[in-house]
Amino acid sequence: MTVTKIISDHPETDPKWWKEAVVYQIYPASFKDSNNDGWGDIKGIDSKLEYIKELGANVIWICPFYDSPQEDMGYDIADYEKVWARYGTNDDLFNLINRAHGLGIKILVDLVINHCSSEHAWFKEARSSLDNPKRNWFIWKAPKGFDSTGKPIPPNNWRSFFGGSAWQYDESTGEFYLRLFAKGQPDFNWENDETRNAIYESAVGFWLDHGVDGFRIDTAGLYSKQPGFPDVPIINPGLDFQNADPGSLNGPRIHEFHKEMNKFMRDRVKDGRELLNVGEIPYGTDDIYKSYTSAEENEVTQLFNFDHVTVGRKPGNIGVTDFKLSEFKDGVAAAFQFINKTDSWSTIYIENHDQPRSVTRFGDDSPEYRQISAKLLSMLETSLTGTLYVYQGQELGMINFKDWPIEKYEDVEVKGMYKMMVDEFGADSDQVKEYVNGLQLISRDHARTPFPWTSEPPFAGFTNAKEPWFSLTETFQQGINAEDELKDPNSVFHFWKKAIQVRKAHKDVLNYGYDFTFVDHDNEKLFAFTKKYGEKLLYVVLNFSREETEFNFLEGHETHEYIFGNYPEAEVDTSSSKLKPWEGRYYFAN
Ligand code: ISL
Repeated sequence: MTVTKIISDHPETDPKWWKEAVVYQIYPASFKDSNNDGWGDIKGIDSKLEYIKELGANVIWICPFYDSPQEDMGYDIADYEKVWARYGTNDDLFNLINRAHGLGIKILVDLVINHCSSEHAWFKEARSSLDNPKRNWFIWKAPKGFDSTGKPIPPNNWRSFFGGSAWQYDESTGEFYLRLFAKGQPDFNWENDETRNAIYESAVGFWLDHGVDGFRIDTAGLYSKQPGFPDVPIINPGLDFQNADPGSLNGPRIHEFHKEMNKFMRDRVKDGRELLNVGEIPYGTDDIYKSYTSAEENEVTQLFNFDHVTVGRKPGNIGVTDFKLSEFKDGVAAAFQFINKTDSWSTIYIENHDQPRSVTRFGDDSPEYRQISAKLLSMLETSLTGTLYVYQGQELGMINFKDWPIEKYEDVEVKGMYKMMVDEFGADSDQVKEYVNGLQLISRDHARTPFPWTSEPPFAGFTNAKEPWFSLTETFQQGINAEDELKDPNSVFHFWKKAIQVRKAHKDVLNYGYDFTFVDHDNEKLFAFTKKYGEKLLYVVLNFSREETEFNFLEGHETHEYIFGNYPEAEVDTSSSKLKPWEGRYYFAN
């Protein structure tokens, strides 16, 4: 189906390839190992392009594959223009781009430019002396003073996302550098024109010249810091350092920087292709989200906010709380409500490499309900307005690993935050117990385990190495693997494939629908809403519980035409308003 019209008072319905894309996100370390060294690689990705195409995705976003010491799994880049040797060569990547394009699959690469690695040549130069010409490519500050033991005191109270101070002391020059993430991830000084231009040339221009179709822009809201680096408010009393967002997120020059970078991109592309640029811009108001994504402003085409994935988390990400379905609904809607009647656009996602498995977090990962709740989440995702993202393994209904001891986790965030909590509160404290329990639900590691291609032990067809870089989620032997899923016509994989087809077949109202309205918003079992496109009215009812749940057919409509659901059609009485456990249905109300 082609959508050619723009609904006059809904500029967001202006059709674009990047609005209709289905993006499959790949975590290269864990996707497929082609040379049996225990790490996934570019050739591994190449060998699975047909699998991705079969699912119905037409874009892949590959997480960082660049040269890196891997302190933060490649989000610490030592050379923007070089593939990390374990992942292969630049030629492997150029071949992948070509072959993907041949199959009709576009490529997004990760653009990590709030910071680089401390192993990047630019930072090595900068740290070599106080008067090195590249010194102010990064952010250096003198200690605030020295404590009674002679230890330098950081310039302010900003906390790193990975625990502890966001300032790293550099012994040899006697100053701190800012690093909002790991100690090997120094923040660039975006105030410096020369630095910005060098970043654009190396991290952006190089890959545009090699034909990529856009960028996933990491931490895209963090480049412009508050002048003077003031202390931030205390939201976690008891911790020495505090969430640095007020000093670093959506800062005064951020829009100027994005406009400049976007212009660089448009000037650089010579064949007229339009790019998909998706910014990671987590916490904001509707006005903030609009300001980044308005077509007229030429910054990013869409963004990932975190409103739904942070539901049920404590501020500062130090534990979990109970949450209500209605809070989750509000979070989900916040991803796209702001684009209604504007020239903005947004994204639909529920998993990525920083999130746990959605079936565990928002569905039901018991053997009885795993598949049906995974299908329900798929129906939620494929019915919403925005560009759709599916994270590797989501299409198999993968779930979190269970009961791993803290030593088995790999993530630099877990290690840093755990150390911080132990240092502040003591290893046996309630705070630390709560943090560790929370990890079972929200750790980033759940999404990062090697991909289960088969049920075969020990490593599920991911690798034949002696040891993979990270442990597998054990459930690959319980049917959660690609081979078993592909064989079973009722699998989560085949459901996702169907749901994507349904999304395409009714692309007007599913992909571009507007005027999203909750029905029975405060119902804590039912997630129900309507959406429109022209004369069409879509009614979606999703039972987010194990109990049979009722919904009401919409008043003032003669018929409700059943379109799609997650139970076999023979088992569904489409005229009944009772939903089975985790059942979902789409109707057109006529
Ligand atoms: O993942 C988070 C919480 O668990 C976030 O705070 C995350 O660190 C933040 O969204 C930024 O994420 C991005 O940049 C990081 C990198 O570690 C993440 O993997 C990446 O998605 C630093 O580059």
